[in-house]
Amino acid sequence: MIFFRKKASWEIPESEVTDYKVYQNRRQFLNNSLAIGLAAALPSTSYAISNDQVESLTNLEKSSFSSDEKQTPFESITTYNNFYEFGTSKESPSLYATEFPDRTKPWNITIDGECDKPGTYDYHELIKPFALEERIYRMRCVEGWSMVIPWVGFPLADLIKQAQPNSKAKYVEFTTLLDPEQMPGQNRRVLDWPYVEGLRIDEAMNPLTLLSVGLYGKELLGQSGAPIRLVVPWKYGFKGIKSIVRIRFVEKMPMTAWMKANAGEYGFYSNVNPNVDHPRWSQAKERRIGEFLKRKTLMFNGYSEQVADLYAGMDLKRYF
Ligand SMILES: Nc1nc2c(c(=O)[nH]1)N[C@H]1C(S)=C(S)[C@@H](COP(=O)(O)O)O[C@H]1N2
Ligand SMILES: [Mo]
Repeated sequence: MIFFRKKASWEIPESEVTDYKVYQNRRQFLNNSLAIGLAAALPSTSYAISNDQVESLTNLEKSSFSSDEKQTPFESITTYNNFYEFGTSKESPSLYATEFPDRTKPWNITIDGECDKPGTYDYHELIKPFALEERIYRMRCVEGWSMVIPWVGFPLADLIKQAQPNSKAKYVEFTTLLDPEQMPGQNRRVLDWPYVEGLRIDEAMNPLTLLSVGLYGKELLGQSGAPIRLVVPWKYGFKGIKSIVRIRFVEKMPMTAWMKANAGEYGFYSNVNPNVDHPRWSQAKERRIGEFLKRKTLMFNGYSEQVADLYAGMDLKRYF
């Protein structure tokens, strides 16, 4: 008798197409149930309910970095998610993160490591000084799908300048909340929790790099990484760490959660690159969510003009 270990979705090569169909069927079921009055039979936590809990964000500055491509619908952005702390299927975060984060608990963010102004801050106090912008970015997941998302946020560079990193600060490390009570997916060792990501300091200072606190003019819902998450549009989506509680300046390259899980498949840089295949599938094309035909993936996800200089002289096959 042969036993097969159940694979995590990131281990399954052909996951993208089937994943989206399964997701669409489940959404259809949920919508039908709501329409015919079965809503009471569903978990009290549908995304429509949680959307009313979040505040609108107004007086947003427009950005010249914004894409003018067709924006992915709000419903797709907030129900087709990767947020393994709430389960590995695409709809799990929208079903189980609706009460997240718990509003009775404070959300603190610690800024520490190699900087002159370390500290632990209440989230609302921390973001107060920064002017919020709307940034419409193309986003590309390593699994082969993409979206266009109207983020709301501010440049990470603004926060870094305030923290005053010293000359030893070569990298920035980000950490997601560790709280298995609020994040049931952390009871399974899919990744070595908490989720950790990192950027080189010049990548972190690039004007494209955003700390996002909302999308479509509203605060982030739990599934999108409330209250604050990273957005790095020229890198694969997994660099965009959600629900951040710590930002640390470090001298050495941080060990990320995905490098720990599989360093041969998920490198530190993870720049979108149609010429470097994932070991188990091509990265040459992508499916824009909502579209039928695949489109060609662009170098640096189309942001070469802003970021190619960061990697001048580097072998991008080696530093993938
Ligand atoms: N903490 C945490 N951050 C995370 C993830 C995760 O599982 N946990 N998934 C990543 C992946 S693989 C992607 S593609 C993006 C998805 O962001 P979205 O659901 O807002 O589109 O979040 C990234 N950030
Ligand atoms: Mo992803």
